[in-house]
Amino acid sequence: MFGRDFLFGVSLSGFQFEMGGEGSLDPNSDWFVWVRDGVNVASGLVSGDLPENGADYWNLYEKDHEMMTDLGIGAIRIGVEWSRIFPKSTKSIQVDVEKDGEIVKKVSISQKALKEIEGLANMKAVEHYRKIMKDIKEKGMYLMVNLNHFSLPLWIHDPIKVRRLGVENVKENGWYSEDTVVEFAKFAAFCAKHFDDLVDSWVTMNEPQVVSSLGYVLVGAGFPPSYPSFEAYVKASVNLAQAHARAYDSIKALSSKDVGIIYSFSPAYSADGKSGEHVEIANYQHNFWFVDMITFGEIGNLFEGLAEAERDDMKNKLDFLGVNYYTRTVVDKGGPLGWRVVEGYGYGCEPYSTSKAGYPVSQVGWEVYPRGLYDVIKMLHERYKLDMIVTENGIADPKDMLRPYYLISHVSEVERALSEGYPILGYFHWSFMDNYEWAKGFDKRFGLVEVDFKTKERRPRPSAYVYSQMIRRRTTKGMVESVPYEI
Ligand code: PGI
Repeated sequence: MFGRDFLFGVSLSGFQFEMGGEGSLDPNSDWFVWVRDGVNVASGLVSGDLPENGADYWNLYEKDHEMMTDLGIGAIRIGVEWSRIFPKSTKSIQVDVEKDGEIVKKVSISQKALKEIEGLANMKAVEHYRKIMKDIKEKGMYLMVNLNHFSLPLWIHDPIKVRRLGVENVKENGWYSEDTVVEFAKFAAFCAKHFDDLVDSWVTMNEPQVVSSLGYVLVGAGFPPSYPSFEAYVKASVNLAQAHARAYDSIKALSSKDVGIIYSFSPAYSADGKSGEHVEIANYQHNFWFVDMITFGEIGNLFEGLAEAERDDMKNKLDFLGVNYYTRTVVDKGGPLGWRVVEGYGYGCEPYSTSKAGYPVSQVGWEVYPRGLYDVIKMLHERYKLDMIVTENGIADPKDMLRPYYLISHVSEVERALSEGYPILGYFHWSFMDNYEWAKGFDKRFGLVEVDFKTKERRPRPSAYVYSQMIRRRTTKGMVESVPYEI
């Protein structure tokens, strides 16, 4: 049973949902430039689909919120786009920065500086975001606002320049630079000042490790700047952690609301079901290393040769942990890291197949493995003892064949964890409606609601009604029995 105050919500982001109609264009982000770059399109690194043909949440938000509340959905996560609010650089505004080499220990933003920053903001965009947020509050929903979901303003990150000239040689080099940490702290302070009265909880960023690993290591995924460099990967990861810590401080200076981060977790298992050192290493590198930085204030031993460090200035910087979970990772021994991914499970399956363990697989080749969500909640509680909110969980499934079962079986694992006393405050499904799936474009469909991108029409899929029923019943009992695979 879920209590009355348990949050059943949906998650959205800025770049993937906003554009599509009049006045919704935001051409000032790295992703906007990246997905239309001729080289990227010609090589097939990106789909060639353009975000300005998207769902147009920017104009249609009232109808979307109405559909949500009609279904009984009581909470929403949205993102605000840094590039909309600050299309031009804020670097000229002086703030007090305590720095020690690459370490950004403290950023203090005075009232005077904050006023100056306002002078550079696009207040039209701010007003528009306030309208969206007001509508959410007027409809009685809980509002979580995320300050960064992958995209960066072009004046912070120019991925085409980075690719051409090298990450060290470009000043717009994104999370590679400590300057970005300082600018992000300014942006966070600005947002706290202008939106806090409407916000229920804050999130600094979505999936920092996806930004650094797909940007600099797994460069086939089509994320900017797709510039292979292990050094850049580590530097960007640490800068993202520092940026979280400094943004946390910025918000806390002006707000009493909870501030968290959203991180994508994928628990590791060995194919033979036994635990072992390779499973522990995989879990550490994948799930714990980053979060340890902003909770324990420890830059740990990610791999041989990386300097470890104590960072008191990054300690205890989470009021809650946003947990994104899609599927697991199965590993065996070997490879340079001591573990390697076994294909046929987790993220490594053939689309629309059956995994080696007999579970169904989605449109993007991800195994349906609900137990992983329970295991991740347990694992995270044991290590961090933090309140948790499931901030993303969902499946690419245009025909909605699997989504009803995916939804029921995953929420039932949350219900099980809750009944055992784990502190989980909410479940936010990814996503409310179809949207722009980054390098893969519009074809991959994660919505409870189908979107016709030509007419912008919204049609609820059966799972939207399944979710609605589940929310009204406040339990998965009576529904979970119909799931046709083992949980
Ligand atoms: O792929 C579905 C969603 C995205 O649309 C969200 O923007 C993003 O936050 N998703 C899945 C994940 N993260 C998100 C899981 C981790 C992942 C990220 C990128 C896996 C593959 C590529």
